[in-house]
Amino acid sequence: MKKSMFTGRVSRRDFLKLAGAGLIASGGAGLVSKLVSGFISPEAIALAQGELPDKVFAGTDGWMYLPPLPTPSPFHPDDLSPDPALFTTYIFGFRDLTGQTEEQMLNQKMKAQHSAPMFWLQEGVEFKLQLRNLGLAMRPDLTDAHTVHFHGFKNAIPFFDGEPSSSISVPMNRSFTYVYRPHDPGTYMFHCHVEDVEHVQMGMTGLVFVRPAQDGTSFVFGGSPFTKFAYNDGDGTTGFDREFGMHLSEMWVDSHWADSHIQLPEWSDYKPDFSMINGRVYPDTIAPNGQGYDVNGDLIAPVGHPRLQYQPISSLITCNAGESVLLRFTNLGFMQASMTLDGIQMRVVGKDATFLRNGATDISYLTNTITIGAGESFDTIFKAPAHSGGVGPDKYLLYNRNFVRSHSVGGFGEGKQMTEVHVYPGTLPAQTEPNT
Ligand SMILES: [Cu+2]
Repeated sequence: MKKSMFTGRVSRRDFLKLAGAGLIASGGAGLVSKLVSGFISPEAIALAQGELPDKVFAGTDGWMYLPPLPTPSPFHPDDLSPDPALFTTYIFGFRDLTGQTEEQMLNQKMKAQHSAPMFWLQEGVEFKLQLRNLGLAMRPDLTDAHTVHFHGFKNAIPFFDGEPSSSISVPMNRSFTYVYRPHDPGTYMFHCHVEDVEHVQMGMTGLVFVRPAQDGTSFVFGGSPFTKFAYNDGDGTTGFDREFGMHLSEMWVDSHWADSHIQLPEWSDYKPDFSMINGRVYPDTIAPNGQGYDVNGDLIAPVGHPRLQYQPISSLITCNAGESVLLRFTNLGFMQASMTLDGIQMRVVGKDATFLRNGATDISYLTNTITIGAGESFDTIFKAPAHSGGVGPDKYLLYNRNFVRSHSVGGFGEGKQMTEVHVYPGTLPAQTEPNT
């Protein structure tokens, strides 16, 4: 209390006391019952403090869909699934609850998504991310906390690092607001760091990136004007027209079955059945994005794909001929992936959120394959080739060269870590958001 008197600021603990007193004074059965249950809306607290977070994420469990395996497995689809035709696999995951009412937020327990919502920050601009732990509906015996850890951030502040053994984590029915002021533009990934082998494999991973301060200025490079850039290049070499996040992850169905059945997976037996892009396998990867939220705050499935309700992020790459396209790759599977873009060269301009130029020394390079280890990121830019003049877009494949890594019954490429690039003759409107 003395400390807050000196600083003139009210600590969170003090505020909770004040808020409790205020609620009792204001009466109202609903408010009092919330107080008795020990829960005060974090938004109410944040609002009163003038510190509404930029984003609110939930940590919880849920279900997602993956196609049938070629060899029948007792673990897939999971026999505890609420509807095996729609959902096959038990997960832990995040959800974006920003702007939702208290009731909508609490409805999202058992409605996790994979991969986690993709989001971005601006270099030098403070960003607050609130994490709410809604608990695990399938596993009331587990009292697991969750955190948000920005993997690859060049910081050394354990308080906001999300690494729970040297700092805090968020227990069930509680929330915590992380505050960032990012200094280094580039592509990162985030994950829950609590029992991270399990929570990462269970689905608590996603892609986050930091836009450079150079964004909004204008440079002409290669004859094209740009206002969006991957890095502070000073000359527009990392300018792009469209950007797409490609978050790689893996699914070992045995371990997910074990988690839903209160069994312990043996992690040294790790052998993933699926490798995914943005939480989906081909051809689901090219299905559209989800359609936002319904009145209960739940996700609305992509058009025509009810099974992808909790896998809302599309990996379909669309562009016009001649445009520059930034692909942001991150890998939070546990295995290396060699991702090939057939027929189009990519320039690797960034690696692990580091611009590949040192002074006058340009170490960017052209390739059609990046080899990305677990926990690594790549920023690559390709120039879309001319359109063939045929009907519809020209199509190119982006895929993991290890084609046996991921498999399912069905036709060409089904179940693979693969997506498509669709090049249009010039008919696509400008991109408004990444992965659209
Ligand atoms: Cu977790």
